[in-house]
Amino acid sequence: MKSFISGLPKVELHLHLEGTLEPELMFILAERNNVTLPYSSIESLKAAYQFHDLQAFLDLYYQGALVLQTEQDFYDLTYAYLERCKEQHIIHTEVFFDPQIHTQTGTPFDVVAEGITRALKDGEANLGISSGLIMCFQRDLSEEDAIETLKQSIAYKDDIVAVGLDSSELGNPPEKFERVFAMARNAGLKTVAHAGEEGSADYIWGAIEALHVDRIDHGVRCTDEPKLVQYLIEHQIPLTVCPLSNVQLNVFGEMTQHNIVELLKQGVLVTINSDDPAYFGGYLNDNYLTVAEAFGLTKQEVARFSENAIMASFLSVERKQRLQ
Ligand code: ES4
Ligand code: ZN
Repeated sequence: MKSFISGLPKVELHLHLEGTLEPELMFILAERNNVTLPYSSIESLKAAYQFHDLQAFLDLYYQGALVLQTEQDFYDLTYAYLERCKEQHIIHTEVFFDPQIHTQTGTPFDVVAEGITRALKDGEANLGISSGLIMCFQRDLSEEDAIETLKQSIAYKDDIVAVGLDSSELGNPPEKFERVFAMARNAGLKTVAHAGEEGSADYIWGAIEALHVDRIDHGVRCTDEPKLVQYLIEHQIPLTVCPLSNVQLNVFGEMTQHNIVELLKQGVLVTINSDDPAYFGGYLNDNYLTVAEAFGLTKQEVARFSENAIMASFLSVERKQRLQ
């Protein structure tokens, strides 16, 4: 099964670039930029990666992202992830970035966007990995901040395929961003949103009805409401599920309790993704393998996840057909 998964051509749809910052690179960038980290060694940093919930993770994730400051830092981060993609046999990836983490602490939007887009172009030319870039709004910040961020992104309209919504879910429902998502859709962008990770099924309904999203990120709490599961099946709205992340953040106690296989068997368009692999202890192949082993899946069932990801991607209809 391990070699079958490694060799399977895969598509990743839920990956935060800032969540690929490995401890080793974090220390290199901290030194390069004269940032003092509150950890004396890579080992003590890794030892801090024990999260009770989403917020505990986000606190460390935002702190880690502060070492990213120059265009070259964003390039190095992104290109290192694409090299991992090559190793993992990921042929196409749609990646999130969180511009507000950086603009809020004084790094200009253009520095972030230039470094990332340059690496994505080099990754396609040198490694043969195609990609899409998704700009996330931080849901714990204001609608006004999101609108300002959308305006800054207009210069990169050709490089950004979609907008998304991430960060602290509880208390920040999708409806808060109804207007900025409408603006993004009117500008020709696709839309996705994190919903139903820690938040209830209502957040998933909100993402569908108020934000008109093309995909739901996580969405695992949908099983609380059978009507919602039926709706997801009928409309084939994709869920980008992140199994190792869900166990690390206590969304599920252990992998055998995860509902991803139940959803697959019911006909929901579920996909497997790695979320923040540097923090959650595994890249895409590890996510596939952990699910396959926990549920004793057949190769055919495992392959369904990668077929679903092709279908759920923002690739052109022609490219999807060629891949299937
Ligand atoms: C995130 Cl809400 C959420 N989940 C996982 N990783 C994240 N990075 C930023 N927001
Ligand atoms: Zn995520």
